[in-house]
Amino acid sequence: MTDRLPDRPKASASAATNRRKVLQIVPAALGAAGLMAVFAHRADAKAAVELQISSDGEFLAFTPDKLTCRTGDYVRVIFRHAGERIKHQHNWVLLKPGTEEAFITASLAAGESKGWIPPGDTRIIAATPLCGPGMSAMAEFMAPAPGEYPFICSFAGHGGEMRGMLHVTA
Ligand SMILES: [Cu+2]
Repeated sequence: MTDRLPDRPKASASAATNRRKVLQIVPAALGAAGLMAVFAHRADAKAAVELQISSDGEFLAFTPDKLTCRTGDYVRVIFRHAGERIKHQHNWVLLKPGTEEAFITASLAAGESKGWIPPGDTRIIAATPLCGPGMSAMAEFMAPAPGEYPFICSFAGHGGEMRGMLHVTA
């Protein structure tokens, strides 16, 4: 007497893709078209690079305040608000060279309701959302042409001090 067990179905779940979860990006800053362009070119990236940066405790500063990557790298910046007592939010906004002063003025004009980010501002290369104390957010972008790219926090009153430079090498 042989009771035949039914054939086990082959594990079809094995083919399931293991997608990385994108935590937070800012489509508002890049614009939907810009964001799609970033992802469309992802396969062409030289290398995937993850850069960690945080606010400097209770101070209006980034640590580190210098970051480095290579042109064409697919860069993921993970920014953490490391403050505990400071109530203000922070963000991390990467800008085209030489545009930081004008951008800060524009971000103040945009105001709190826009998250201190002028909508559709073409000076922005990448930006995280605003973070409260203890929170983290990320931004992803393709590293632009070699050069020095300023980054700032655009929260009202922070941009003058809270800034640094991304050094993009060839
Ligand atoms: Cu800030």
